[in-house]
Amino acid sequence: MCYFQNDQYGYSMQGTPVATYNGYRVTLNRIHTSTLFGDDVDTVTLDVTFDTQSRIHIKFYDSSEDRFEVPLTINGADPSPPSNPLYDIQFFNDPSFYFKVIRQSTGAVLLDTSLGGLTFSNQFLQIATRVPTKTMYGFGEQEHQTLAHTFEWESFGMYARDQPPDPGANLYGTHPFYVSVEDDGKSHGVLFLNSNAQDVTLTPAPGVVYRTIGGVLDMYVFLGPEPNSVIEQYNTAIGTPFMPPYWSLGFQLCRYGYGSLDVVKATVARMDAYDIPMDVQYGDIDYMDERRDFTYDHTNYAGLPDYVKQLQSGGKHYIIILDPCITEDDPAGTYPPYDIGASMNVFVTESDGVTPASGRVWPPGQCAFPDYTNPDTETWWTDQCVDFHKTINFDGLWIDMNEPANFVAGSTSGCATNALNNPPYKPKIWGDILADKTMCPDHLHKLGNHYDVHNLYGWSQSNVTILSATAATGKRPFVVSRSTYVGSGQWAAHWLGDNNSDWHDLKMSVIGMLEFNMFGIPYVGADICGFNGDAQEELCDRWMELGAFYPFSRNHNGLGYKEQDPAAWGDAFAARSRAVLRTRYTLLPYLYELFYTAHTAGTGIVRPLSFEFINDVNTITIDEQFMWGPALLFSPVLYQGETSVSAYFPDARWYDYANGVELGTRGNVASISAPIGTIPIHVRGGYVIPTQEPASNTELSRKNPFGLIIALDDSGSAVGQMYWDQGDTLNPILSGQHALFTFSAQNNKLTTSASGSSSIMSSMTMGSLRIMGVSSSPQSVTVNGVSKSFTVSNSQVTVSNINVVMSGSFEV
Ligand code: MIG
Repeated sequence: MCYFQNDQYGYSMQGTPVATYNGYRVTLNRIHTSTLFGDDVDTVTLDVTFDTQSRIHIKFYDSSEDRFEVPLTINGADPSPPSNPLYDIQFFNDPSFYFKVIRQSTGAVLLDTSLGGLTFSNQFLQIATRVPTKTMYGFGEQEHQTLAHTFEWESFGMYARDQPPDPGANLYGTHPFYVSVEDDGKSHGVLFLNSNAQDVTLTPAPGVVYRTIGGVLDMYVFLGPEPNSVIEQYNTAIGTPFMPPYWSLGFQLCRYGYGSLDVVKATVARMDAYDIPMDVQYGDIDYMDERRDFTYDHTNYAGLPDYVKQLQSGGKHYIIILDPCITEDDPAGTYPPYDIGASMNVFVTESDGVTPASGRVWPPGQCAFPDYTNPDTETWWTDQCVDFHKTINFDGLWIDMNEPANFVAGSTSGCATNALNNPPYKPKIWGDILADKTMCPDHLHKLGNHYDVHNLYGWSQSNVTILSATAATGKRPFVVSRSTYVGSGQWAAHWLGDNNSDWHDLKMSVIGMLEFNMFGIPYVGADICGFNGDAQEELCDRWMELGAFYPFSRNHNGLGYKEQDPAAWGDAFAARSRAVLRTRYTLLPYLYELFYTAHTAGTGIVRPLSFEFINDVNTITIDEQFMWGPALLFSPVLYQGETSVSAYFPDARWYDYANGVELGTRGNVASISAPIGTIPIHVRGGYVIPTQEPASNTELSRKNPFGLIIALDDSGSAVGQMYWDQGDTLNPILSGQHALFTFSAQNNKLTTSASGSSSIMSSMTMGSLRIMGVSSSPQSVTVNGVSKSFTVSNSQVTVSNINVVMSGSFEV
């Protein structure tokens, strides 16, 4: 009863695989007569497509009936068959059907479905595969306790849920994607493209048992072979991350329940008084009138429209929250969003296809859920956003509760009893029924049953909302979404949800951030200082240090908890947060460059050490340190009471960011002193990092001189790039309104090549250089042929007041 016997269960190949233009087609006949859950499909077609040299597509579907398929465009298949694929696929009928995907160069078997149990029934589809090693990262959204999985039968449920992080729970988003490292350090990734409720179990074989309750079995394998190229191939396929406006890389402040505009003003005022860098203030649901979207509270938030403009004139930005469920309650006839939406039929309906399904969320009365898969909804939602923008001049949109969350199970009248609402197999997800905390599976969207599209709710809302935000602001949009799916990163950022103000969740945030960088959503962070609970001072201090280096750096607090913004704790705390955020702002040009690379090439921004030091097996399980790109290593303090970090340094030259001192430890653990207020940051030899003088916000810092950190490797070389544009313009890359620089240092000389808009380049000034790891003191330093004064200490040469415009060549 514990396993499927291969001679009695599964499918058998009909004849031999038929070669197609760029792959194979296999027809499979069911051999099992017994059934697990009924309604088995008798004949299944398997299409194998050689998409690119490094990507193979494997799809099982019902030969005779159409089933739901995820409407995500998978980009970049070659028009003709790849001439030199990295993979081979082999088919077996021994005794039932299975296949193997093999890496040509090494013979490593990446997938081997002889583990058995191939099942394709109407509401239960399973495929089980051996995998080459137990080194695997990914699947989401869960709060994984370790970055590398253990293969001790852990199961991950995937069904978008309004669920604070809890080990074992299915959280807000769905990401059925993993990265696996083979024995010789080569990596591959696998996507199961399916949007139904699903789970995966990792077994000691080592194996992966994947189960879903609808759709088709659709897999893409990305063969890397470097982990960074696996992520690039995956993100290119699903849609690379959006290019954020520069201001959104600044520090952001939020809380649920400021309660009044006066409290918001006082909070921002004390941030300003301490000169703590800050770019964004948020309005959570308490800015609204009775928590109705597209309104504001004229009593407690009287004057909000003017205050937003005042923030903006001081170089700050304002983001508002919007919840999807639109209240039907309109006692005074002053709330048109529902009426207009109803007249346009934009709401998800009950199974009759007519009656808007009603839920209960924050606003009074019953509410209806917009169906963002309906093109009319885009028109309606955009109209509401554009209209409301005339009242509150917001810069970005924060879309919450879009799993979608519902305070009643299914609807205000429950759910009918039927096969969709009560499937025979419930994946390992929380709640007794699928409708728990959300809609009924038999509710109807334009695209299909809620059963099939539930996991696409936040995804489709993000897709629409980025268009609405663009229409409203006319500038480069910013949208942050709680629920995400494969491909959401092209439209939206993400935060890790309602974490706790405790040390455990501080540590878990590093893992969550690393995972979302694999999922194509590099713009991610956790609520700094935690959402639920009163933050303690030491925790919040450490969290500000770590959170200063989340791509999404936002301090956010829950309703009724003690104030935790960095200006709330007094002078010493404020000074420490100010310092660490000034380091963030100094490094923003490098972060922006990494976003440019993510957007154009699909590369992850925040990376585990194992992605950069492929052949160092010591790095495989490291999940308390992380890198920005290839060049910066962060080793935060994650434990109460500690004032040093035991950190691992792979074999490279490492320089202390603070003073340029070379560490000396290579391929070993070092104890790094980290008193409160400090986060160890090390620069990796071999890289050039663009920087800029910090300021109180990015509008000001963007006017400051740039700098370069040139960290030399063993051969005295370093390379790097820089991308720059006007910060919030639309389509800066296509329009050419940007500048690109590449830097290369060797033999005591740095050269630069530049391309792009000359007016942008001529607005940029190089101010300073830090050259780390020089072997002896130079006799002179020249910049573009002109001698400059410099200082040397700790093998670091510092050159200040350079004041050279960055148009044309830059040579040191
Ligand atoms: O049920 O808008 O995750 O960030 O502050 C709580 C109020 C609803 C959940 C979000 C949180 C936000 C809160 N929201």
